[in-house]
Amino acid sequence: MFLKGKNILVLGLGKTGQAVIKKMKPMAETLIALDDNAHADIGNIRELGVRVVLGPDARKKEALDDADIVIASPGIPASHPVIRYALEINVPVWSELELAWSLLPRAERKRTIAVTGTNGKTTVVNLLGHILKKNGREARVCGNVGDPLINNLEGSELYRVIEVSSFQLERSNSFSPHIGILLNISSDHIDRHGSVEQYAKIKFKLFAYQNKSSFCLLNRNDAIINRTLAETGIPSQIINYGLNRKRDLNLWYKPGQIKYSLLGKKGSINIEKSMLKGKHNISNILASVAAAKILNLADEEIEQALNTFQPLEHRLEYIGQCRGIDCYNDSKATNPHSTIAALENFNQPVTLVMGGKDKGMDLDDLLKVLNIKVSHLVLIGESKTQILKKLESKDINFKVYKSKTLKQAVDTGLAVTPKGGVFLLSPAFASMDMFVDYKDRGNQFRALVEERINDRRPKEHT
Ligand code: UMA
Ligand code: ADP
Repeated sequence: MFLKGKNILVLGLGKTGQAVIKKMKPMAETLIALDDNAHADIGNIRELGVRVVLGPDARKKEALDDADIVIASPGIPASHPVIRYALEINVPVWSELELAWSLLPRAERKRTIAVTGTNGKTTVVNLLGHILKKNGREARVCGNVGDPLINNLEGSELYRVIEVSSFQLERSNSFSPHIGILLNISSDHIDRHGSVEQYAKIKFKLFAYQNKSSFCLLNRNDAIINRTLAETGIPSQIINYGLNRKRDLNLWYKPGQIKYSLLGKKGSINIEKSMLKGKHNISNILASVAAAKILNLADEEIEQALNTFQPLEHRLEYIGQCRGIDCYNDSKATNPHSTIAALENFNQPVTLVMGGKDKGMDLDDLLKVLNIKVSHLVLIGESKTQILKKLESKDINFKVYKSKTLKQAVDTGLAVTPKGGVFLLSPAFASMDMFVDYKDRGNQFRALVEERINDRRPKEHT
């Protein structure tokens, strides 16, 4: 193995860094582990005999020492001094994904399916994993979903359904899944990648190292995908999908059904019983069906698995009715495009709880949709002021409220929403300004709403 006897530097000691260290320990000559956070929770890696540098020293040139290669965690930006110095002196900087791929036996690579895109990745990897497992195929769902590929190298003849982020693709130069799926591209992670064009280019790296025997699945309803495709060569077989059959699509939607014509086969799959709701989920189903058909699953097999897939928490999750108001938790909406997708599902007045940690995203499209769909906007988090400033210069026809806490947002939101209306948390921003992560934000929101749903006290006491 080419890394045997090498000095490996692991940058970032979260889930990824710790997994890399555990895998590489028996192979490496030396392992050095760095994390900028002096108090990082590094599990048991010290006990493995690894040299650990935490805090400001982890940002010094000297930390690079005589490393032969740097494996950088996805959350570490290219501006990190150790990465900058490594590149200056030609020390390769790889992602965990690239490392894991280099360790995955060739025969196993034929059963890899990778999913990227701004939104829908976790839904699609889980749905596809479910379709495969329900039909007797061994499958592992891994990657950015929370379990790095490097933890999933053991086992043969199984399908690896890998969620892939732009942060991972940025530092990958050979990763080439048998089936690559690009769901959509919209403004996200601009603080990291600089522009949406650069972000789109990185997303297309999913296909860059494929060949004629592999597949590139593309959502042709997406303007940025179409634009980037026109400037990018694709070495694999392209499968196009989209909601309506306007162009040359291999899969499309007809009310209640997915129709397909691909690899010489035609057919349709009924999706009326699927519990996944909304136009955005039809798009996710199209992508999953495309992959399942390439993997030779029968229409009935796919249909039955679709019918039993339970939608995931925090993604337009229905909480219940509170005094005649339908309440939804869409905490995983961490960019404008996902909030737009949520709002498109409603025709009744919506009170939207929005705001959080900014990632340099373009809000213009979202603000237009707010004017059409939203009657009350409750702002939370760091981006409150930025959003208010944007709204000042616009003609808006909804009321705006500022909340310091999520509790205050729930109190205000439920008080102003009319009976028959919708109360929706779909923040369009990241959660880390006020919460541990999106799950924490969603769980707190759900609990606050449920408290009020269960509050049976007479009205005058509430
Ligand atoms: N750190 C530094 N210096 C820095 C930045 C971070 O030392 O400049 C350290 C932190 O102190 C911390 C460690 O790096 O100890 C964290 O590394 P990380 O941020 O790469 O996080 P991991 O725990 O390794 O989790 C990563 C993904 N995180 C990110 O991409 C930010 C997880 O996706 C993923 O589930 C996990 O690997 C397993 O593959 C999270 C995510 O938010 C859920 N992803 C983004 C998204 O989905 O939009 C891309
Ligand atoms: P990801 O893993 O890419 O973040 P998720 O499946 O976790 O995707 O969904 C994240 C958010 O995006 C949720 O708010 C969800 O309702 C929304 N979403 C899911 N699929 C799509 C899609 N195809 N287009 C737009 N929004 C979507």
